[in-house]
Amino acid sequence: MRARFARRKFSGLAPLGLALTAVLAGCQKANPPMDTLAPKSDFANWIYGLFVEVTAWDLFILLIVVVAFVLAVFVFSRRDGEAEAASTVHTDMRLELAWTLGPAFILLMISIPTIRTIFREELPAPPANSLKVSVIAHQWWWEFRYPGTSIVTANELHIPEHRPIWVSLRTADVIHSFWVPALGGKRDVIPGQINHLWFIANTPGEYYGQCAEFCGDSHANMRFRVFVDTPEQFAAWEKNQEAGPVQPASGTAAAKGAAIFANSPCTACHTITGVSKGYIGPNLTHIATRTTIAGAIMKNDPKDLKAWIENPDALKPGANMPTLGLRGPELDNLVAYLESLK
Ligand code: HEC
Ligand SMILES: [Cu+2]
Repeated sequence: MRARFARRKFSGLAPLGLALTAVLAGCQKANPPMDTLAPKSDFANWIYGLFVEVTAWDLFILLIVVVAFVLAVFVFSRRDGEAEAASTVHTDMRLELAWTLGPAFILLMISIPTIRTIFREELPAPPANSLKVSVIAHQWWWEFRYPGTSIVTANELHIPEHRPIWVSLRTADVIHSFWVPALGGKRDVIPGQINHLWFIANTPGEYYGQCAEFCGDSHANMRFRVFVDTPEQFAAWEKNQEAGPVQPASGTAAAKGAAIFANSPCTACHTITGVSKGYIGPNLTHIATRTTIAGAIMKNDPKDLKAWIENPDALKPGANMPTLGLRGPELDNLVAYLESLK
């Protein structure tokens, strides 16, 4: 009886061991693309600092609990044959004060840095010299605009390093949540409301983002990328995006594709500057400058692009783009055109 009890107690540690193994396994992978523990912006740094601070208090609490537990079991427990003592607990003023004020003190030490971080991030107006970016969440892709310019792009946000980025968040339909773990905390995108987020990215690179609020069938396929550029790279990118679309040389497959596009139902939903105006789907004026398509779930190459146009719903359940029955050379030319739109 006694042995079985002991064994059961031991197996109770198994979940703890599993959890620890999982955490350690997660730490081993160098630079995973969505890592909050490798902050790459000031906002992400604040959150990381808060995490470390709160964890330190947690460990302190753990230490107190373990010490109290050991004392209770080995020092203050009733021995065999010992008579039950009158309760000391409810008569010892110091003990009562300690366990009332102790937790209150620890809660205070956790809430002060938390509230400080919240206020640091909640600015009433954009910081000086900030780049304004307007994000519009759609089921199931992200639209990015740069107020004051003609730039409209999708799923891949370009920003310069070392400059405050003031992000305004709107939604075209339901609630979504904007989250780039390496660059900062989540912010919900709520119908009828504009939310803000700001940060200063400090390391050029490519960072992964993900919608973090369940928003329907393809919620998990609503991903995006943030490219933190050097100021020179960003200026070049901005200049190219503001220019009109590339005109394919006549006689090429791309030129044939351009004619197919201009006369297709694609124009009802997709804008290509000077060619079509549609707002249901991503702007395609410079689609060939993007590395991914369809909420960053597929590569932007002829193979994936073809598969996407052939049957969007098969690749992204619920996608708001219909299958239009294009195939053969027609589809090849259309894809050649899209891939020419640098
Ligand atoms: C009814 C509106 C509609 C029509 C018509 C339509 N699309 Fe789309 N398209 C969308 C939507 C919405 C998306 C975004 C889907 C997603 O990622 O969830 C999309 C995505 C795309 C993308 C990926 C863009 C990116 O950057 O992620 C391409 C390329 C594309 N469409 C091309 C076409 C072509 C070519 C046609 C015509 C054969 C077409 N679409 C017809 C609505 C439409
Ligand atoms: Cu979403």
